[in-house]
Amino acid sequence: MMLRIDRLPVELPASPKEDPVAAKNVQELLGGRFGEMSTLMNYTYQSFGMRSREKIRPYYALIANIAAEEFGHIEIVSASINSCLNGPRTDFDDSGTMEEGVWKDLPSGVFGGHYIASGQSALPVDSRGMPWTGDYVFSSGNLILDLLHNFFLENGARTQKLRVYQMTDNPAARTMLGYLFVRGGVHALAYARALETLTGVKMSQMLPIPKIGNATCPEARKFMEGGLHLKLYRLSPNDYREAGTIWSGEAPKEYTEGYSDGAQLEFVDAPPSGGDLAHLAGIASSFAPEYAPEEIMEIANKLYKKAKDL
Ligand code: MN3
Repeated sequence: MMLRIDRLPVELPASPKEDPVAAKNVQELLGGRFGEMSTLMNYTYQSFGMRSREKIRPYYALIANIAAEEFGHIEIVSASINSCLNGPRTDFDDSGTMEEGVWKDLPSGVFGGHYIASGQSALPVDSRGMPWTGDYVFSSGNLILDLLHNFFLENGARTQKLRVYQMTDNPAARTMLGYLFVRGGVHALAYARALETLTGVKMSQMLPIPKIGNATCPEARKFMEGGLHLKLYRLSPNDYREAGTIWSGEAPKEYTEGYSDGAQLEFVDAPPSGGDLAHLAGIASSFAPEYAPEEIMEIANKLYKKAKDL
């Protein structure tokens, strides 16, 4: 079962402007092959199908618990897209009537689906607008192969995030990226350590991939200074404690980048305190939640009264 907390993993700043091009590019990090939909669903299905889970419990707990954190990551990437789509319009004009075409001045390079298929909010698609697909899930049933895949997936995700970082200076997108550079680093190291316990191969010496420290980005440095790279959160009221047997010991030097060298990895017995979700105001031109919602209520009320008179 899943529980849900109505908070973001971390609070995001509001976008200073409506920024549909950034929103489109960030979609790759949600619904692309290396997006958060993929990390969520890979770890979820690997945990659903794990054989002998009662006998290899630390590995099961690690994958299942990280899957739960990934649900929060699809939420925060979506929130950053929503923020980019909901800032004030500064670069284009939307004054005028519907008949005049209030969106005709949208800049080139937007994803039309944000304005046509959704009420100006994130969708589980990539930067081309192609839907996320279950083809992106690798769940072989072989524990070492699945962990190796997950290590690859986390580093592929990091590569794409570093590229999107260079495509935008939007603070909503960059704060999300800074946070996820650090959290993705935790997950890559967690899978590396799991592989090290099973094979003796020092996977963590390969980190980070690409060889650019998190601390290169000021938005990530802030989280490194707070020790976020040392923490794996337990996201269940009572379960998955066994994951702490893998996420323990001294953090490798190549991983800490001079932040908390020699510190111990910490399995935190609670979710992060998180931050508030941004309020998404109604948009009359998107008819979201409706052009004039009070009219629907009035009509429904009249129909209800009429039905009682029959
Ligand atoms: Mn993630």
